[in-house]
Amino acid sequence: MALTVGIVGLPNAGKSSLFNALSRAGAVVASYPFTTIGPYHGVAPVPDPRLAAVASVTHPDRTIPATVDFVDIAGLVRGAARGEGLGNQFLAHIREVDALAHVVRCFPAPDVPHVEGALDPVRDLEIVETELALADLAVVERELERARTRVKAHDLSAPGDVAVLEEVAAHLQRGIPVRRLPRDAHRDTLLLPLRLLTAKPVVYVANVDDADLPAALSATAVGGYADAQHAPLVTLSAKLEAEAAELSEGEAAEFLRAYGIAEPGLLRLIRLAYEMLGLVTFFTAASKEVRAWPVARGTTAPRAAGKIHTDMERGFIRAEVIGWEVLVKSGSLLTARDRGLVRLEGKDYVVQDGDVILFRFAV
Ligand SMILES: Nc1nc2c(ncn2[C@@H]2O[C@H](COP(=O)(O)OP(=O)(O)O)[C@@H](O)[C@H]2O)c(=O)[nH]1
Ligand SMILES: [Mg+2]
Repeated sequence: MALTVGIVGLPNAGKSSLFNALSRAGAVVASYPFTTIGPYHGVAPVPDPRLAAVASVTHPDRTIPATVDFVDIAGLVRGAARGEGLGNQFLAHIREVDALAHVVRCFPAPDVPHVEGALDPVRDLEIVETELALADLAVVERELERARTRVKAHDLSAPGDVAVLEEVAAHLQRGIPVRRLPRDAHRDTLLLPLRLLTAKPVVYVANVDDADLPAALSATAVGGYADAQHAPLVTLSAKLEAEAAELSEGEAAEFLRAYGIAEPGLLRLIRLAYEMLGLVTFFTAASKEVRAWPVARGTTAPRAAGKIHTDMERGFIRAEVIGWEVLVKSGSLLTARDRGLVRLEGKDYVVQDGDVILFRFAV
Protein backbone atom coordinates (compact mmCIF):
# COMPACT_ATOMS: atom_id res chain seq x y z
CA MET A 1 0.00 0.00 0.00
CA ALA A 2 1.71 3.18 -1.15
CA LEU A 3 0.38 6.13 0.81
CA THR A 4 0.84 9.17 -1.31
CA VAL A 5 0.93 12.79 -0.21
CA GLY A 6 0.78 15.47 -2.90
CA ILE A 7 2.72 18.68 -2.21
CA VAL A 8 0.62 21.53 -3.58
CA GLY A 9 0.82 25.32 -3.47
CA LEU A 10 1.38 28.33 -5.70
CA PRO A 11 4.63 28.68 -7.69
CA ASN A 12 7.59 29.77 -5.51
CA ALA A 13 5.82 28.70 -2.31
CA GLY A 14 8.74 26.35 -1.62
CA LYS A 15 7.28 23.01 -2.75
CA SER A 16 10.45 21.80 -4.45
CA SER A 17 12.62 23.03 -1.57
CA LEU A 18 10.43 21.03 0.80
CA PHE A 19 10.60 18.00 -1.48
CA ASN A 20 14.38 18.25 -1.61
CA ALA A 21 14.56 18.63 2.15
CA LEU A 22 12.45 15.50 2.52
CA SER A 23 14.65 13.63 0.08
CA ARG A 24 17.77 14.46 2.06
CA ALA A 25 16.17 13.93 5.46
CA GLY A 26 15.38 10.36 4.54
CA ALA A 27 19.03 9.47 4.80
CA VAL A 28 19.14 10.84 8.33
CA VAL A 29 15.97 9.49 9.93
CA ALA A 30 16.50 5.87 8.96
CA SER A 31 18.81 3.32 7.48
CA TYR A 32 16.13 2.97 4.84
CA PRO A 33 16.75 6.13 2.86
CA PHE A 34 14.35 8.30 0.98
CA THR A 35 14.13 6.77 -2.44
CA THR A 36 13.62 9.02 -5.39
CA ILE A 37 11.30 7.20 -7.76
CA GLY A 38 11.27 10.05 -10.25
CA PRO A 39 12.44 13.66 -10.09
CA TYR A 40 9.20 14.63 -8.37
CA HIS A 41 8.29 11.46 -6.56
CA GLY A 42 10.01 10.04 -3.49
CA VAL A 43 9.49 7.77 -0.51
CA ALA A 44 10.08 9.04 3.03
CA PRO A 45 10.41 6.78 6.07
CA VAL A 46 7.98 7.51 8.91
CA PRO A 47 9.92 8.30 12.09
CA ASP A 48 8.69 5.97 14.83
CA PRO A 49 10.71 5.47 18.04
CA ARG A 50 8.77 2.25 18.75
CA LEU A 51 10.60 0.57 15.90
CA ALA A 52 14.01 1.09 17.50
CA ALA A 53 12.59 0.06 20.89
CA VAL A 54 11.33 -3.25 19.51
CA ALA A 55 14.64 -3.76 17.69
CA SER A 56 16.53 -3.18 20.95
CA VAL A 57 15.07 -6.38 22.40
CA THR A 58 14.98 -8.54 19.27
CA HIS A 59 18.36 -7.53 17.73
CA PRO A 60 17.43 -7.87 14.04
CA ASP A 61 19.86 -7.38 11.16
CA ARG A 62 17.82 -4.41 9.99
CA THR A 63 14.77 -2.31 10.76
CA ILE A 64 12.32 -1.20 8.09
CA PRO A 65 10.03 1.74 8.84
CA ALA A 66 6.64 2.46 7.34
CA THR A 67 6.85 4.91 4.46
CA VAL A 68 4.92 7.75 2.88
CA ASP A 69 5.31 8.73 -0.77
CA PHE A 70 5.61 12.42 -1.54
CA VAL A 71 4.87 13.92 -4.93
CA ASP A 72 5.89 17.46 -5.86
CA ILE A 73 2.89 18.66 -7.85
CA ALA A 74 3.71 21.76 -9.91
CA GLY A 75 1.48 23.88 -12.09
CA LEU A 76 -1.18 25.28 -9.82
CA VAL A 77 -1.99 28.93 -10.44
CA ARG A 78 -5.09 31.07 -10.20
CA GLY A 79 -7.48 29.79 -12.88
CA ALA A 80 -6.11 26.21 -12.89
CA ALA A 81 -9.65 24.80 -12.66
CA ARG A 82 -10.35 26.60 -15.98
CA GLY A 83 -7.18 25.16 -17.50
CA GLU A 84 -4.69 27.96 -16.69
CA GLY A 85 -1.05 26.98 -16.16
CA LEU A 86 -0.74 23.22 -16.30
CA GLY A 87 -4.41 23.25 -15.30
CA ASN A 88 -6.01 19.91 -15.97
CA GLN A 89 -2.74 18.01 -16.00
CA PHE A 90 -2.03 19.26 -12.50
CA LEU A 91 -5.51 18.35 -11.32
CA ALA A 92 -5.17 14.82 -12.69
CA HIS A 93 -1.98 14.27 -10.69
CA ILE A 94 -3.56 15.49 -7.52
CA ARG A 95 -6.60 13.24 -7.91
CA GLU A 96 -4.35 10.20 -7.48
CA VAL A 97 -2.94 11.12 -4.06
CA ASP A 98 -4.34 10.14 -0.65
CA ALA A 99 -3.66 13.42 1.18
CA LEU A 100 -2.35 16.92 0.54
CA ALA A 101 0.48 18.94 2.02
CA HIS A 102 -0.45 22.50 1.11
CA VAL A 103 2.66 24.71 1.18
CA VAL A 104 2.11 28.42 1.61
CA ARG A 105 4.78 31.06 1.23
CA CYS A 106 5.36 33.05 4.41
CA PHE A 107 8.93 34.18 3.64
CA PRO A 108 9.39 37.65 2.13
CA ALA A 109 12.64 37.22 0.07
CA PRO A 110 12.41 40.21 -2.30
CA ASP A 111 14.66 38.38 -4.80
CA VAL A 112 12.11 35.57 -5.22
CA PRO A 113 9.20 36.78 -7.36
CA HIS A 114 5.68 36.27 -6.07
CA VAL A 115 3.05 35.20 -8.64
CA GLU A 116 0.47 37.39 -6.95
CA GLY A 117 2.80 40.39 -6.63
CA ALA A 118 3.11 40.57 -2.84
CA LEU A 119 3.29 38.39 0.25
CA ASP A 120 -0.14 37.46 1.61
CA PRO A 121 -0.30 33.85 2.86
CA VAL A 122 -4.04 33.72 3.58
CA ARG A 123 -4.90 35.06 0.11
CA ASP A 124 -2.59 32.43 -1.40
CA LEU A 125 -4.23 29.67 0.63
CA GLU A 126 -7.62 30.84 -0.55
CA ILE A 127 -6.56 30.91 -4.22
CA VAL A 128 -5.44 27.30 -4.05
CA GLU A 129 -8.46 26.13 -2.06
CA THR A 130 -10.77 27.92 -4.49
CA GLU A 131 -9.18 26.21 -7.49
CA LEU A 132 -9.54 22.82 -5.82
CA ALA A 133 -13.18 23.53 -4.92
CA LEU A 134 -13.95 24.69 -8.49
CA ALA A 135 -12.36 21.57 -9.93
CA ASP A 136 -14.51 19.45 -7.60
CA LEU A 137 -17.60 21.46 -8.46
CA ALA A 138 -17.15 20.62 -12.15
CA VAL A 139 -16.93 16.91 -11.29
CA VAL A 140 -19.96 17.04 -8.98
CA GLU A 141 -22.02 18.91 -11.56
CA ARG A 142 -21.26 16.27 -14.19
CA GLU A 143 -22.35 13.59 -11.72
CA LEU A 144 -25.47 15.60 -10.95
CA GLU A 145 -26.40 15.66 -14.64
CA ARG A 146 -26.08 11.87 -14.74
CA ALA A 147 -28.27 11.49 -11.64
CA ARG A 148 -30.93 13.79 -13.17
CA THR A 149 -30.95 11.65 -16.31
CA ARG A 150 -31.51 8.61 -14.08
CA VAL A 151 -34.47 10.38 -12.43
CA LYS A 152 -36.07 10.72 -15.86
CA ALA A 153 -35.46 7.02 -16.44
CA HIS A 154 -37.40 6.33 -13.21
CA ASP A 155 -34.38 5.03 -11.33
CA LEU A 156 -35.71 4.91 -7.76
CA SER A 157 -32.40 5.70 -6.09
CA ALA A 158 -31.76 8.71 -8.34
CA PRO A 159 -33.82 11.42 -6.54
CA GLY A 160 -31.94 10.74 -3.29
CA ASP A 161 -28.62 10.99 -5.13
CA VAL A 162 -29.67 14.26 -6.76
CA ALA A 163 -30.49 15.75 -3.36
CA VAL A 164 -27.10 14.76 -1.93
CA LEU A 165 -25.15 16.01 -4.95
CA GLU A 166 -27.05 19.31 -4.97
CA GLU A 167 -26.11 19.84 -1.34
CA VAL A 168 -22.44 19.10 -2.09
CA ALA A 169 -22.48 21.42 -5.12
CA ALA A 170 -23.96 24.23 -3.01
CA HIS A 171 -21.19 23.78 -0.44
CA LEU A 172 -18.47 23.84 -3.08
CA GLN A 173 -19.99 26.95 -4.64
CA ARG A 174 -19.46 28.68 -1.31
CA GLY A 175 -15.84 27.48 -1.38
CA ILE A 176 -16.29 24.97 1.44
CA PRO A 177 -14.15 21.87 0.99
CA VAL A 178 -15.95 18.52 0.99
CA ARG A 179 -13.88 17.33 3.97
CA ARG A 180 -15.72 19.89 6.11
CA LEU A 181 -19.11 18.26 5.53
CA PRO A 182 -20.24 15.97 8.36
CA ARG A 183 -19.76 12.25 7.65
CA ASP A 184 -22.76 10.64 6.01
CA ALA A 185 -22.82 7.06 4.70
CA HIS A 186 -24.93 7.80 1.60
CA ARG A 187 -22.87 10.84 0.66
CA ASP A 188 -19.56 9.08 1.33
CA THR A 189 -20.57 6.18 -0.95
CA LEU A 190 -21.62 8.55 -3.73
CA LEU A 191 -18.52 10.71 -3.52
CA LEU A 192 -15.82 8.09 -2.98
CA PRO A 193 -15.41 7.09 -6.67
CA LEU A 194 -15.19 10.79 -7.65
CA ARG A 195 -11.86 11.15 -5.75
CA LEU A 196 -12.67 14.78 -4.99
CA LEU A 197 -9.65 16.95 -4.25
CA THR A 198 -11.21 18.81 -1.33
CA ALA A 199 -12.29 15.52 0.26
CA LYS A 200 -8.65 14.55 0.83
CA PRO A 201 -7.18 15.29 4.24
CA VAL A 202 -4.83 18.28 4.21
CA VAL A 203 -1.94 19.49 6.32
CA TYR A 204 -0.93 23.13 5.85
CA VAL A 205 2.78 23.89 5.69
CA ALA A 206 3.71 27.48 6.49
CA ASN A 207 7.10 28.00 4.83
CA VAL A 208 8.66 30.77 6.91
CA ASP A 209 11.87 32.75 6.65
CA ASP A 210 14.93 31.40 8.40
CA ALA A 211 16.12 34.93 9.24
CA ASP A 212 13.65 35.56 12.05
CA LEU A 213 12.44 32.11 12.82
CA PRO A 214 10.95 32.44 16.32
CA ALA A 215 8.76 35.33 15.12
CA ALA A 216 7.89 33.49 11.94
CA LEU A 217 7.05 30.28 13.79
CA SER A 218 4.16 32.08 15.38
CA ALA A 219 2.83 33.02 11.92
CA THR A 220 -0.62 33.58 13.31
CA ALA A 221 -2.59 34.35 10.16
CA VAL A 222 -1.96 30.92 8.68
CA GLY A 223 -2.54 29.34 12.09
CA GLY A 224 -5.95 30.97 12.25
CA TYR A 225 -6.78 29.74 8.78
CA ALA A 226 -5.76 26.15 9.59
CA ASP A 227 -7.74 26.24 12.84
CA ALA A 228 -10.84 27.45 11.00
CA GLN A 229 -10.41 24.51 8.61
CA HIS A 230 -9.83 22.10 11.52
CA ALA A 231 -6.65 21.09 9.74
CA PRO A 232 -3.16 20.59 11.19
CA LEU A 233 -0.38 23.09 10.51
CA VAL A 234 3.37 22.58 10.34
CA THR A 235 5.50 25.70 10.38
CA LEU A 236 8.99 25.29 9.02
CA SER A 237 11.64 26.86 6.85
CA ALA A 238 12.04 24.59 3.86
CA LYS A 239 15.38 26.20 3.07
CA LEU A 240 16.74 25.70 6.58
CA GLU A 241 15.44 22.16 6.86
CA ALA A 242 17.08 21.30 3.55
CA GLU A 243 20.38 22.64 4.89
CA ALA A 244 19.95 20.68 8.13
CA ALA A 245 19.16 17.54 6.19
CA GLU A 246 22.62 17.70 4.59
CA LEU A 247 24.21 17.20 8.02
CA SER A 248 24.55 14.11 10.18
CA GLU A 249 21.71 13.44 12.62
CA GLY A 250 23.58 14.92 15.61
CA GLU A 251 24.83 17.95 13.70
CA ALA A 252 21.39 18.60 12.24
CA ALA A 253 19.81 18.59 15.71
CA GLU A 254 22.43 21.06 16.95
CA PHE A 255 22.06 23.24 13.85
CA LEU A 256 18.28 23.44 14.27
CA ARG A 257 18.53 24.00 18.03
CA ALA A 258 20.64 27.07 17.29
CA TYR A 259 17.56 28.41 15.49
CA GLY A 260 15.30 27.42 18.37
CA ILE A 261 13.85 24.36 16.66
CA ALA A 262 13.46 21.33 18.93
CA GLU A 263 12.34 18.87 16.25
CA PRO A 264 12.73 19.12 12.47
CA GLY A 265 9.45 20.28 10.93
CA LEU A 266 9.92 17.61 8.28
CA LEU A 267 9.57 14.82 10.81
CA ARG A 268 6.39 16.38 12.15
CA LEU A 269 5.09 16.71 8.60
CA ILE A 270 5.77 13.06 7.75
CA ARG A 271 4.19 11.90 11.01
CA LEU A 272 1.15 14.13 10.59
CA ALA A 273 0.64 12.99 7.02
CA TYR A 274 0.72 9.40 8.23
CA GLU A 275 -1.73 10.10 11.06
CA MET A 276 -4.10 11.99 8.76
CA LEU A 277 -4.44 8.93 6.61
CA GLY A 278 -6.16 7.19 9.53
CA LEU A 279 -3.60 4.43 9.79
CA VAL A 280 -2.40 2.23 12.61
CA THR A 281 1.00 0.58 12.69
CA PHE A 282 1.78 -2.99 13.61
CA PHE A 283 5.22 -4.52 13.82
CA THR A 284 6.72 -7.81 12.77
CA ALA A 285 9.84 -8.85 14.66
CA ALA A 286 11.80 -11.67 13.06
CA SER A 287 15.49 -12.32 13.68
CA LYS A 288 16.36 -10.81 10.30
CA GLU A 289 14.24 -7.70 10.43
CA VAL A 290 11.90 -5.63 12.53
CA ARG A 291 9.40 -3.90 10.34
CA ALA A 292 6.56 -1.38 10.72
CA TRP A 293 3.44 -2.01 8.64
CA PRO A 294 0.73 0.57 8.06
CA VAL A 295 -2.86 -0.66 7.89
CA ALA A 296 -6.20 1.09 7.94
CA ARG A 297 -7.86 1.31 11.36
CA GLY A 298 -10.19 -1.69 11.78
CA THR A 299 -8.07 -4.15 9.77
CA THR A 300 -8.43 -7.78 10.90
CA ALA A 301 -5.46 -10.07 11.56
CA PRO A 302 -5.77 -12.12 8.31
CA ARG A 303 -6.01 -8.95 6.26
CA ALA A 304 -2.95 -7.57 8.03
CA ALA A 305 -1.11 -10.82 7.27
CA GLY A 306 -2.10 -10.34 3.64
CA LYS A 307 -0.15 -7.06 3.58
CA ILE A 308 2.97 -9.13 4.13
CA HIS A 309 2.10 -11.93 1.74
CA THR A 310 -1.14 -13.13 0.16
CA ASP A 311 -0.26 -16.73 1.17
CA MET A 312 -0.27 -15.63 4.80
CA GLU A 313 -3.82 -14.33 4.48
CA ARG A 314 -5.06 -17.44 2.65
CA GLY A 315 -3.42 -19.85 5.05
CA PHE A 316 -3.98 -17.76 8.19
CA ILE A 317 -4.30 -19.91 11.33
CA ARG A 318 -3.79 -17.47 14.18
CA ALA A 319 -1.76 -14.50 15.30
CA GLU A 320 0.53 -14.26 18.30
CA VAL A 321 0.17 -10.70 19.55
CA ILE A 322 1.93 -8.57 22.13
CA GLY A 323 1.89 -4.79 22.61
CA TRP A 324 5.26 -3.25 21.73
CA GLU A 325 5.65 -1.74 25.22
CA VAL A 326 4.92 -5.02 26.98
CA LEU A 327 7.49 -6.71 24.75
CA VAL A 328 10.13 -4.07 25.42
CA LYS A 329 9.51 -4.27 29.21
CA SER A 330 9.77 -8.06 29.06
CA GLY A 331 13.26 -7.80 27.59
CA SER A 332 12.72 -10.60 25.08
CA LEU A 333 10.00 -12.40 23.19
CA LEU A 334 10.94 -15.63 24.98
CA THR A 335 10.46 -14.12 28.42
CA ALA A 336 7.18 -12.55 27.33
CA ARG A 337 5.96 -15.95 26.13
CA ASP A 338 7.02 -17.65 29.37
CA ARG A 339 5.06 -15.09 31.35
CA GLY A 340 2.01 -15.65 29.20
CA LEU A 341 2.08 -12.10 27.85
CA VAL A 342 1.80 -13.15 24.20
CA ARG A 343 -1.87 -13.55 23.27
CA LEU A 344 -3.27 -15.93 20.70
CA GLU A 345 -5.75 -14.18 18.46
CA GLY A 346 -8.02 -15.58 15.74
CA LYS A 347 -9.28 -14.38 12.38
CA ASP A 348 -11.68 -11.79 13.83
CA TYR A 349 -9.01 -9.96 15.80
CA VAL A 350 -8.76 -6.28 14.90
CA VAL A 351 -5.14 -5.09 14.75
CA GLN A 352 -4.32 -2.40 17.31
CA ASP A 353 -1.79 0.39 16.92
CA GLY A 354 1.56 -0.77 18.33
CA ASP A 355 0.88 -4.53 18.17
CA VAL A 356 3.85 -6.78 17.56
CA ILE A 357 2.46 -9.72 15.60
CA LEU A 358 3.74 -13.14 14.63
CA PHE A 359 1.42 -14.78 12.12
CA ARG A 360 0.94 -18.55 12.08
CA PHE A 361 -0.17 -19.81 8.70
CA ALA A 362 -0.30 -22.97 6.63
CA VAL A 363 0.92 -23.03 3.04
N1 LIG B 1 14.33 32.95 1.93
C1 LIG B 1 13.72 31.80 1.69
N2 LIG B 1 13.63 31.39 0.41
C2 LIG B 1 13.03 30.22 0.15
C3 LIG B 1 12.45 29.43 1.18
N3 LIG B 1 11.89 28.34 0.60
C4 LIG B 1 12.09 28.46 -0.73
N4 LIG B 1 12.77 29.59 -1.01
C5 LIG B 1 13.22 30.07 -2.34
O1 LIG B 1 12.07 30.33 -3.14
C6 LIG B 1 12.32 29.93 -4.51
C7 LIG B 1 11.24 28.99 -4.96
O2 LIG B 1 11.29 27.80 -4.20
P1 LIG B 1 10.80 26.41 -4.80
O3 LIG B 1 10.99 25.40 -3.73
O4 LIG B 1 11.41 26.14 -6.10
O5 LIG B 1 9.25 26.73 -4.99
P2 LIG B 1 8.11 25.92 -5.80
O6 LIG B 1 7.88 26.69 -7.05
O7 LIG B 1 6.91 25.96 -4.91
O8 LIG B 1 8.60 24.54 -6.04
C8 LIG B 1 13.70 29.32 -4.53
O9 LIG B 1 14.59 30.29 -4.99
C9 LIG B 1 13.96 28.99 -3.09
O10 LIG B 1 15.33 29.03 -2.78
C10 LIG B 1 12.57 29.88 2.53
O11 LIG B 1 12.11 29.24 3.49
N5 LIG B 1 13.19 31.08 2.72
MG1 LIG C 1 8.79 23.52 -7.87
